[in-house]
Amino acid sequence: MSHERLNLDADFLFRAFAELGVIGRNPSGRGYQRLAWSQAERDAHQWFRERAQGLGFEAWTDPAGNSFADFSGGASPDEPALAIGSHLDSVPFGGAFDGGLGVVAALVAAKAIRDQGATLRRPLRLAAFTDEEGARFGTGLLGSKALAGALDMDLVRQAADQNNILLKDAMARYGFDLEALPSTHKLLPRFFGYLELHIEQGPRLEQRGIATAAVSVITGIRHLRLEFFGQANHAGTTPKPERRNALRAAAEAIAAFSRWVDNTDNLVANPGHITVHPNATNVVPGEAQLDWDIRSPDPALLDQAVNRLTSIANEVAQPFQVTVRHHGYHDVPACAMSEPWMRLIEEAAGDLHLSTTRLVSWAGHDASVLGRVIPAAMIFVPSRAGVSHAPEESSSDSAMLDGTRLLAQTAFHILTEEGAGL
Ligand code: HGY
Ligand code: MN
Ligand code: MN
Repeated sequence: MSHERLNLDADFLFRAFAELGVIGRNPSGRGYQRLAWSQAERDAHQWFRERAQGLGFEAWTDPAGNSFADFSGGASPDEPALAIGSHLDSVPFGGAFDGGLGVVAALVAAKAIRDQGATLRRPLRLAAFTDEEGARFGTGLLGSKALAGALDMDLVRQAADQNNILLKDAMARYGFDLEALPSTHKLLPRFFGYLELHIEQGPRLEQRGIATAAVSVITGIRHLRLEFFGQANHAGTTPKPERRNALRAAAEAIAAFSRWVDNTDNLVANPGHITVHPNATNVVPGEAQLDWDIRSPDPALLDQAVNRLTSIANEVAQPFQVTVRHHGYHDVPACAMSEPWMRLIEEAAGDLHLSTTRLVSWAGHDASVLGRVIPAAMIFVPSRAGVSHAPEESSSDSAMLDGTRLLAQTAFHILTEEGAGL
């Protein structure tokens, strides 16, 4: 069934994207430093709420620092709302599109729905989630987990950044109480579902020449820290057989486990962070901390990978008389997106004459937490050269427009049609 095409304000899209693109940009111009609970991230939330208010929507913030803006469009404001949006924090030296595109597109889509003038069956809610990346405190998906009631408060209470600033203190600086995070979950009944536009952050759509995708499953993600304990000693005088080099053991673990992952389908792993103590060239390292990001849409394979990594680490450390400890600090299960909503996306893509496919998302997203408690779906558009989490991250103007149009049209179906998406 074909549906009326909404009028999208393209000028508003690119102007708003450029405005957001100034917030948190590194002075060097190389990427963004919009880390969770930094002034830049809070400025970006403020910008978002002001832009939404400028459209006549009612902006508000929840106890987790998530920003929302409501438009009832003739629906009862007490009805659970459809939320559309993304996140505003970045990884260090990240790009402008990861999160930013989804938030700006939501503003533009909401404006198109408002301008169309139809009476909505339920309110529309714009959403910008806090700390999706976890890049500063290791507390990824913090805002959406708070809303979904999925927080591990013991982990959250211990969370600190690399300068030993506690998450608790960073939040308090902006008037937010860490202990109030669980109360965010009380708001969940006000949400009917969640729809997010995001760049693919990989090369598949661009390589296949496909304009859009409906995400089928969002991968499971585990973050695991390996701690290697050897003995600091003199880099010159210590006889080779007696060197209990913690970094050497960590390096052997990286090589051995990476070879296993290279030969295992449907799984990826990244040794993205290492610290060494005392971290001096002429000292045999006594300690090393090695953090892994392990992903698969298959829960059993994720378990197998974690077990394989820890046994490899112990095996390779043994010849250096190095001992190993490990602990997990981030565990987001894989989440299937709503089948009816995927079909709505595909139907709307058909109406808009946009090519589309279904893709597994190897990136994590707020939708993977929310999709466990309310219907959720995601739309992907191509990433240029598949690059993301880097200053070079980008997409094309036409992809930005296609994605925003598809987001608007899909949201409009859900907001105006009896039974759409149920
Ligand atoms: O890590 C991720 O996949 C996401 O970009 N936070
Ligand atoms: Mn993202
Ligand atoms: Mn990201």
